[in-house]
Amino acid sequence: MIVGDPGRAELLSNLLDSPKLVNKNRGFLVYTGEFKSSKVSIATHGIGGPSIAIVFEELLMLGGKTFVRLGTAGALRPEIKLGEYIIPSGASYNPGGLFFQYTGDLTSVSAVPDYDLASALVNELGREGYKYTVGNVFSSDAFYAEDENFVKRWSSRGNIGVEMECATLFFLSKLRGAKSAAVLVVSDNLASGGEWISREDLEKSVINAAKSILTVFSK
Ligand code: GMP
Repeated sequence: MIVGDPGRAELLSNLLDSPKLVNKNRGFLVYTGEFKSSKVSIATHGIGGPSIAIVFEELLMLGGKTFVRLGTAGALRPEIKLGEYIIPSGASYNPGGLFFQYTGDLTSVSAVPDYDLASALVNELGREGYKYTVGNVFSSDAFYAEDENFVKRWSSRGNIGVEMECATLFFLSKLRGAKSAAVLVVSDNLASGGEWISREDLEKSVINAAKSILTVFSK
């Protein structure tokens, strides 16, 4: 399981049996431990494509094969409420930068999650009765450039949320033959005035999602 925020990695390490802090270089906390006898790691991937790309590549070198990002996203639809979940069925991206550097041209690589892994997450969240929406997100590179035009542009292209890492994670997983998916807590809603979730509600939704993700890993 990979999370953007080191504080979240620390919080969620409490869900593991015998958690061990195995990295704190640059504040990218990584814990290993067990959940229902399955070995899992909870790693910090930081903010944005280049950051998650480095963490993903290094976890892969260390033997990681399946990656679930537990993150947050801003909703681009007014009907998606704070604290609910978005399970991405794909991630849109600007085809320059990191994507261009990896492929060397402007052809695209589908930034979609592993179907079976995403389905298992959908089933598990559904079994718990949590409210989720499956759909595309846009992986932005510019958090503070998200104005009204941005919301119109990206929601009219079929995206229901915005975050910053899923496209890179899904794209690199396709290039490297790894499995990845994501569960995103809706932390803010750009389509209904930009309101943000409270710290307590965010923590509750994050912990519930983490338990579901760990359950999927342990099956
Ligand atoms: O605060 C930025 C971090 O949270 C990034 O890691 C994003 O994936 C995620 N995030 C949550 N809400 C938003 C949002 O409204 N816009 C963007 N760009 N990122 C968001």
